[in-house]
Amino acid sequence: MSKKALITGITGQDGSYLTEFLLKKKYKVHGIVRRVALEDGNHRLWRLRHILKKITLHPASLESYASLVKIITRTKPDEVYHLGAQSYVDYSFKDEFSTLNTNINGTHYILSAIKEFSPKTKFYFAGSSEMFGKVREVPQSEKTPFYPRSVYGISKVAGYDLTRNYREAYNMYCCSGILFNHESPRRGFEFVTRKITHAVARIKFGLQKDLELGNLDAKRDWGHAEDYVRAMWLMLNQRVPKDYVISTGKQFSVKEFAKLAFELVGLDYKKYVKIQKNLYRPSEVRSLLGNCNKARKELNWKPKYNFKELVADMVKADLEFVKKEGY
Ligand code: NAP
Ligand code: G4F
Repeated sequence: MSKKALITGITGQDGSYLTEFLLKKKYKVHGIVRRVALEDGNHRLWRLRHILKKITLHPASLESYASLVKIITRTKPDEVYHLGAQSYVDYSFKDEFSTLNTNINGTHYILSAIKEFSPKTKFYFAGSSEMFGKVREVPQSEKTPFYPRSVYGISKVAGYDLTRNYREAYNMYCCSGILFNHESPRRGFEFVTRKITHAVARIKFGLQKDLELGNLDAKRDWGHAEDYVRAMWLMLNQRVPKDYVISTGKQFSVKEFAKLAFELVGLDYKKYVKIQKNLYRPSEVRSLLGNCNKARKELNWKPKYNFKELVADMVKADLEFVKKEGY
């Protein structure tokens, strides 16, 4: 019999790639969406448009325990992938309260609903390298202490601790993936990589003159989302539930990302990138670099895309996007 997966945050970048991955593995895929997504499907479900007929969507709210209980009870999934979150770090400085509410309570409600109504369900929590924040060690592994620098990071540390505690206290199969930044042509437009590749395409087609960015010296360990959703599934399909760092082990600055993206269309980034001080964050995570030896060894996971291939994939997709959509 085919397995059943329930995904929160199914409309997002990772949710859409994970859905494709699980469908290929013959899973029945259920997703939790906000009600507005069903009302305005054309706009809000764009990442799932090509597979909508193959999945089942349930309207619910991460802020409502009752609505989550209903779906867990009805679907009784084998695996829950909890990806739904206010995921934009910069916004978490502007709306601390709703970020904490959605990210902490949403995680707690789902864990509690699984414990009460479907305790055999396996649970994946979308942890983040933002938890390392002002890093205590280079590179960062599962053993590195956390030092979050934003309310978003704080909410993910709380989610990580809740996940570990449910595993230890109630003997549930719960894991956190501590995923470093991962990008793709389906990345939201507000994140720096997509902001850059979209602007590169618009500048190339004469629709935009320059590109305003904040801290060009920030360094990230950037991978491809397609590779990272594979790791989520591997974590839920082991004998023993554990937490894993997922990363490439290579680090590049925002400046290096922009330089390469502009070069790929024959342009010099220096002529177009303008620094905007108001795009700097109140407290910045300056440098992240992951050590994923544990995942390589125990999950036999490694990324297929390197940095150049990632940037090239995004630039190519945005050239096609701007040409087709005209914006
Ligand atoms: P994303 O594209 O921003 O998707 C976030 C998802 O969460 C969307 O489906 C969104 O639904 C949903 N969501 C947001 N607020 C919600 C709310 N109040 N109630 C219900 N759903 C809500 O993020 P992603 O890049 O796919 O990341 C997936 C998860 O991994 C997130 O938890 C993120 O924090 C974490 N993570 C991401 C990265 C990365 O580099 N991408 C790295 C580490 C961890 P709508 O479509 O309705 O807005
Ligand atoms: O693309 P970003 O907004 O991603 P950030 O803050 O690293 O967070 C992403 O990765 C986390 C994993 O570490 C996830 F948990 C989280 O959900 C999200 O997916 O910013 C990357 C860097 C930052 O240092 C930022 O200050 O780029 C710098 N940056 C410079 N100019 C900019 C800009 N970021 C954005 N978004 N926009 C700019 O104009």
